[in-house]
Amino acid sequence: MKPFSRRSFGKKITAAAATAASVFSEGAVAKPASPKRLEFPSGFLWGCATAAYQTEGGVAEGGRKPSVWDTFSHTPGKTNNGATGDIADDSYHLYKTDVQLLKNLGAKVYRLSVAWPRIFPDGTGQPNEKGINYYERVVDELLANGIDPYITMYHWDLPEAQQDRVGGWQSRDTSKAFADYSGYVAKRLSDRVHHFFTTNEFVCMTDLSYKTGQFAPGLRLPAAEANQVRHHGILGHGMAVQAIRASAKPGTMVGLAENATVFAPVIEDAEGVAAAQKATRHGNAQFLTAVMEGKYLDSYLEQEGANAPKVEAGDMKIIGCPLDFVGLNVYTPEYVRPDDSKLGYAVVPRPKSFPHVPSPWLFVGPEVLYWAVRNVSEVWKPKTLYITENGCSSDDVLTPDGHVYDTDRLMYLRNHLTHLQRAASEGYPIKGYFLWSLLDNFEWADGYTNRFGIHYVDYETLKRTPKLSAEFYRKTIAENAVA
Ligand code: PNW
Repeated sequence: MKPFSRRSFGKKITAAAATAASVFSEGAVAKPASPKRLEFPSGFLWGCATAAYQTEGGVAEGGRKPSVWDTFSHTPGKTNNGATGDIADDSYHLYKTDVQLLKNLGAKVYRLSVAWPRIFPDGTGQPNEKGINYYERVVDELLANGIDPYITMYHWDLPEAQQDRVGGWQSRDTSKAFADYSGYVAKRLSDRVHHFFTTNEFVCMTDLSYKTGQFAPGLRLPAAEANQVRHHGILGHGMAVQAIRASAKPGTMVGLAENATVFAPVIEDAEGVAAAQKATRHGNAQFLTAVMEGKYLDSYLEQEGANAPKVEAGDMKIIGCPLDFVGLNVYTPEYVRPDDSKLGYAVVPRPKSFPHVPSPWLFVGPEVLYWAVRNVSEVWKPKTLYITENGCSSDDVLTPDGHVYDTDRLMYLRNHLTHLQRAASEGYPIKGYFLWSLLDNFEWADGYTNRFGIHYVDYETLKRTPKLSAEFYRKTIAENAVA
């Protein structure tokens, strides 16, 4: 048995003392040891994340042309209640208000995405000066308020023209077009923006969009073609890294934001941890493993057989070019344990009663944040990690007294941050956390039903109201410790 830590020992005697006190009501009751705050390393970067199509609105302004999400959301039956991003949070006009929300939180960093169809409305060709000017204004407003912008180049709003011309990510022309666009944005903004993420969540921009059809452009391609889309996605990432480095100011940092599947061992012993690491490599073979290792694992190629992607000479080197950091979007854990199969691990099925939030895919297992950091650190040894998204949906209600008492989100955040603090305190290179999301927004196919914000948005008036979770987050940031 492990010796008691001071805290757990303190807790035990307190619990024992409480029982004794209630029985005897007199006598020497040991005082609890003063609780130690769960502190983060100094300089830890606290922030929030959003994405262009989910928040901006202004879809026909400043020379922007439609993206695949405009087309998709305007197609009957594709989103909940026919919701679209036409107005969303209207951040296109209200960005200064949003910056003040960040400032009030004490946020040090903000992750936002640039809308490709504002910059190259036709996907390629002539850049649209008004589009880049908008992001210059947003960036300047952030910097004037002491907030460092971190920019995602692609959060799924592919220019519709690019989809129509070459089939979007079905063609490697789109990988190339994405790199050109990314290089242009980096050239224009890297005097003020020092961190860029290429892509957001490969599985959503490829599988959900081209294989299962839940997301724009809503295609259901057979396996071989869907695997080729995946390949063009990661190739686009690699080409964009190179384009950004070629055109940005020296010192610009480049990475990606990836929702790698996170495997948590059922039992935390050497065998369990080893199983989680094997699962981390194989379970992400089509995306993050290829990016971190510059190759497709044999186990993936074997598994896909004749449907494996067609790879051109030089592709894997581009895909695997070294990154300055890795961003992880972290929501749902998978539990694994060792077994004697060829892969060396087995994923444990989830019982029906496993807790989840209103988003049916978002199961609540707070240790997911610890294992995300630890597995990726130990398997690939990145220099720096960020949590680029973490948060939850809730059935938020604005009460007549003007408050949103989202104690469920608060509980979710407190527990997740406790596990992130564990990772930081063990020395893993986790440097920042971007909460998803700053404010309620267009939740893709779910429309406006599943709210993820720590600020409530009234979609009639566009008024933003801090929820209870915003108060919790402000205190956490102020103390640099779990509040
Ligand atoms: C991420 N799923 O999306 C995105 O990066 C955000 O834009 C989004 O709002 C946030 O998480 C919350 O959903 C996901 O179905 C969307 O498994 C759907 C899934 C996963 C991530």
